[in-house]
Amino acid sequence: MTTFPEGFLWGAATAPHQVEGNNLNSDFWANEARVPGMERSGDACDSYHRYAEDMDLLADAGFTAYRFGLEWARIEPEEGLLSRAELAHYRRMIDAALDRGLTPVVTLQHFTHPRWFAEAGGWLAPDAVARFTRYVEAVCPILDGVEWVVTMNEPNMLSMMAALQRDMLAQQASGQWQSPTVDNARPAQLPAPDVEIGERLVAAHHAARAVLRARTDAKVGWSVANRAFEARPGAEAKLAELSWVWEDLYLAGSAGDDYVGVQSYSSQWVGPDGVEPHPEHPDNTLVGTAYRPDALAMAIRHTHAVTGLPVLVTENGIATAEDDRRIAYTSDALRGVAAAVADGIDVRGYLHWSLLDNYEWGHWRPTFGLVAVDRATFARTPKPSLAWLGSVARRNGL
Ligand code: IFM
Repeated sequence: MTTFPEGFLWGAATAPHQVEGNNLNSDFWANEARVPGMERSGDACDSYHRYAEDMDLLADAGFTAYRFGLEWARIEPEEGLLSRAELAHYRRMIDAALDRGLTPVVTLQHFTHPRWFAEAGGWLAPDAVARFTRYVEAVCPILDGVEWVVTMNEPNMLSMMAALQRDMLAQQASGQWQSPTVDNARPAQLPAPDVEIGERLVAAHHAARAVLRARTDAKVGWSVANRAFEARPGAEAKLAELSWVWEDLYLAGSAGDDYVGVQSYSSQWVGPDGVEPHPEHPDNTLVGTAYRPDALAMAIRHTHAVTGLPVLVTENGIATAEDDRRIAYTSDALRGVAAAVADGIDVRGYLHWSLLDNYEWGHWRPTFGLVAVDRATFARTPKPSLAWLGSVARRNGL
């Protein structure tokens, strides 16, 4: 049996906007209404009300951790107006996790912002870092007993989404924009993350970290989406350039953190002209990416080489309608984690994306969950992968 270090965390992850439902005061809710071709999040999985049921599923299956997020747009629906009721709600979630023996891994910001923040200029507004810091100060009192805090989820993808929106507005202004449909809403080629925004996010992370260190006992880090780039012969310089823009700026930003979150799904080739789109292949996932369970070990090794920090796998998973493929993918990915551990890399845990089939940022079709959700009744139906990964957790081994 392949075993994992003692105390290794085994969990699954979700994000507020993707599971809670009716995140009315968020910028993404407004985007869904505005951008043609986007499906709406609507009630999502109604986890705002059903979080206890979600946590029961995890704990009963044998997991020891749950990563979930606090929603800034609910906590501060208007600038400076803090909702005590929402803070109490999230404190109840933290207590519910602790009561079930689930270590809460709490994300403070996962792609969405309050609508007022976006309308006031988003991350490029002069007060952006101060606004985020004020929100972080507001949530510190509810973080008692929380050992792991993720200040921001995938800041590099957030900067990419800003670039995507910038390009869309420019194309709309010049009349060149073509409305996506639900099926082609995800562009084959993503624009590079906006570096100016990336640097702002690094500053915001550092400011949040200082507040969290002063007011909580939590380990502080952030989670970076890793693309596990590989260079075609002769494309090594391009790879180095793109690695900085896509990942290493953010990994460098984690210097001084307590740990770094690794998020990995697939790997992608870099040629002399840039990132190559995933070729069409029958094994591709429901989001069009190549089936690459080995990407997680590549991501861990790259992250460790750049940061030297302890690693927590904060996301890894596959969008597939076939649950046996999810089990095959995850067991191969975990073998890669075990090999990295055997090589001396300090990996603290594995959090699968996702606990539930949830709202995938404009689509419902890509299903990443260990648990299916009926969107009309919200009934949860565990897939075999939930019991399988839970049994890995119970044995702490494959
Ligand atoms: O659903 C997303 C999540 O919000 C961030 N990481 C990648 C996941 C799958 O695309």
